[in-house]
Amino acid sequence: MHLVQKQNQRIEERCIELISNVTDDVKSYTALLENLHDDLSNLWKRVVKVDFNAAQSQAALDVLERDWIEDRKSINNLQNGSNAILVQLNEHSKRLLALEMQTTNLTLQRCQNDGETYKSHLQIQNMELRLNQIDNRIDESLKLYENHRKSNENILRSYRDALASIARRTHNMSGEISSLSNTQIGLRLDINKFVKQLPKDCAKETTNGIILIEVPLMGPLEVFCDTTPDGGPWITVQKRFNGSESFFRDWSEYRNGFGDLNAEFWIGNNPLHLLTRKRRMKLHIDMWDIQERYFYAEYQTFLIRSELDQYAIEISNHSGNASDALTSHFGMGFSTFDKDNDASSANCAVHHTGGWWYQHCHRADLNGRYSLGMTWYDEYNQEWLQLVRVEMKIAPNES
Ligand SMILES: [Ca+2]
Repeated sequence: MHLVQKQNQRIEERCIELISNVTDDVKSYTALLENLHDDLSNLWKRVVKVDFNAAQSQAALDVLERDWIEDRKSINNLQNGSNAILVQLNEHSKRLLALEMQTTNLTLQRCQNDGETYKSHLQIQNMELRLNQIDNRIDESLKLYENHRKSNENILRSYRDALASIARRTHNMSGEISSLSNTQIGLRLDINKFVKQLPKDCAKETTNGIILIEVPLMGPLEVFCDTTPDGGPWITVQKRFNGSESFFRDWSEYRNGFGDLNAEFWIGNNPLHLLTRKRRMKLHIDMWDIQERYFYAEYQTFLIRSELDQYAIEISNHSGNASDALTSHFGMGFSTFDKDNDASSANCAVHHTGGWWYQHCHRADLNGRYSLGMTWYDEYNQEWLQLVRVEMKIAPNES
């Protein structure tokens, strides 16, 4: 562009120069014309000169015109070149723009990437933080676990120590138990020896009172011995004299016995069975009625069967000043209000408020209600004895 301008300037300068020359020539022509009159010859000369000069000028103008055209062409060419350059420049500008766009995009992309990277970096940082937190938690958990482990170890140690102590104590105790067991065995042997040495009856007693005897299959049993010299000494099995003890008892009470050996009592159907089952025994009965009359009855055979046989009575060989009121009861099972073994359709134990070897219901009822029901039928005088005092006793019958 600058080159074109310079050329144009030069052309203009030359044009101005030429125009100035022409103006000078015109001035000369005018001077010549003014001097026409003066010198025609000179005029012609001058005209020729002027023509010459004009031709020269025309030639110069032509040259100038040609130069101008050439210059014009050059200018056009230059213009075209400029346009092409402009087009190229535009193209370059476009490409530059495109490049700038690309660069911008790339920059943006990079920024985005940088953003992503930053985000990722942040995420990584967060993850690292969380990892650190997790690490810390794991550390804490490990510490807790370690503490728990130590605590559990201590507990286990204490537990083991306690177990060992218990084991030692158990060992010692088993020794003691063994020793005690031996002692117990020894004691049992001693007791057995002692029981074996016990009397089997009251035979050796000389005064009334309570002693310990051995009952076969049962062991020691306290009994009241009656040493009245009337065939005894006797083991007292029943005693009543004031009604202080109720004889309206159930089966198990009659089986095991009840009352007070120093007062009124029943020795029990089971001891009676065990005392009479293998050894021949006799029964002696002392009786006093409301008129203070004394009666007795004695049986040389007296046996009570087992519970399976309802403690049935076997009795025979009567003697005494009271008639035999019991042999008719032979073979009858014992009856209580809760166990009716009598031969009556009624419940004799309930009816007579007692426990006895009832049949239909009885000829003698020494366990009946005190004292109206405590009776004995005296066949000799054909009267019911209303008793106020009764004692039943047994002793071995060696005869
Ligand atoms: Ca009945």
